[in-house]
Amino acid sequence: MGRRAAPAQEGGGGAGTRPGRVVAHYGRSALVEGADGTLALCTWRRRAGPVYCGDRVRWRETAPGQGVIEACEPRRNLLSRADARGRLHPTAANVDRIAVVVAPRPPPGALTIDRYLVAAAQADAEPLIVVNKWDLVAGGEEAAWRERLAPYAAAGFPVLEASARTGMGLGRLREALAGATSILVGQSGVGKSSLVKALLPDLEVRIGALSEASGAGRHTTTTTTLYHLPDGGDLIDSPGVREFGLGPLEPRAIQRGFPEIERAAAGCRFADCTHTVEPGCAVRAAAERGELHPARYEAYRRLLEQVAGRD
Ligand SMILES: Nc1nc2c(ncn2[C@@H]2O[C@H](COP(=O)(O)OP(=O)(O)OP(=O)(O)O)[C@@H](O)[C@H]2O)c(=O)[nH]1
Ligand SMILES: [Mg+2]
Ligand SMILES: [Zn+2]
Repeated sequence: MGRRAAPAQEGGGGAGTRPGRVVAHYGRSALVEGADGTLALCTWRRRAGPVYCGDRVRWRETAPGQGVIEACEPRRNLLSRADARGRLHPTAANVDRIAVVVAPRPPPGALTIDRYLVAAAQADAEPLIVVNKWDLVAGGEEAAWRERLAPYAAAGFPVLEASARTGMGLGRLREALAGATSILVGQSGVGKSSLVKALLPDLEVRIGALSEASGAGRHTTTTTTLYHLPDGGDLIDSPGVREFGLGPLEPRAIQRGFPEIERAAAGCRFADCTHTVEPGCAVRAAAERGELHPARYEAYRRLLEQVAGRD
């Protein structure tokens, strides 16, 4: 979860190169979109890569529709996930906003949302929680879902109820995503691609152009892909994972995903308090007084156990 993961080379690229943006990444090649919107399937110089979706690059055309990336611009951030063995897999670079998509089916794990919020804080990206498939919630489960989401809203995170199927909430989602680079993340099957489809009227045209340029099959959901929103801004669709994993993090980095804990921590006796066993802990006191949501305090403590100081 490198906040400022350094690319192999900063800027430059030499004469004859043009600016471009990586809009999809396929193992050893990347699809680069030039300033004029044309697409080229590119490899990269060893010193310039690897590159990821969202990277800004300098590239050179080698044949019609093909090229080579000579340099990668410095990244603002690089969003990565850790697999079960703790290896990091970068997903996308230069994301301003992270929309955590959850749904009643498949339901999120106990710590899924909290993990993504920690990752968003770590990447210095604005978080947003989208509860898709609200059409399935309606009709009995609303109260339970609103209760589950209440601590996030209370902590200050925007929470949007939406349905890609009925169109509910999509206007607000469109507004929330406008004018920046956003990524949709979340478990497989929660409806990320369906939301992209609902927000992009000409998606089929775009997918056709991408698959023609890359030689990949249509409707591939295995690759992180950047789309342009009609009102400005970009939307990145990422392949779902069964459970999102965080890399090793310091307690302070975990705390950044819990703004309500961060606020309470100002009153702790020790500056490096982990809010577990220390005397004079204002966070524990707030939890005991019921001012801190028990589910969120529990999530913080469990994440601390799982990822803090892992060697
Ligand atoms: N009822 C209901 N079903 C939905 C909604 N949005 C998506 N679905 C269905 O959920 C299933 C999964 O949708 P996808 O958009 O492929 O999910 P995804 O998150 O992109 O999944 P991955 O690409 O595997 O990560 C599909 O069968 C969709 O039709 C919704 O708002 N309501
Ligand atoms: Mg998908
Ligand atoms: Zn404390």
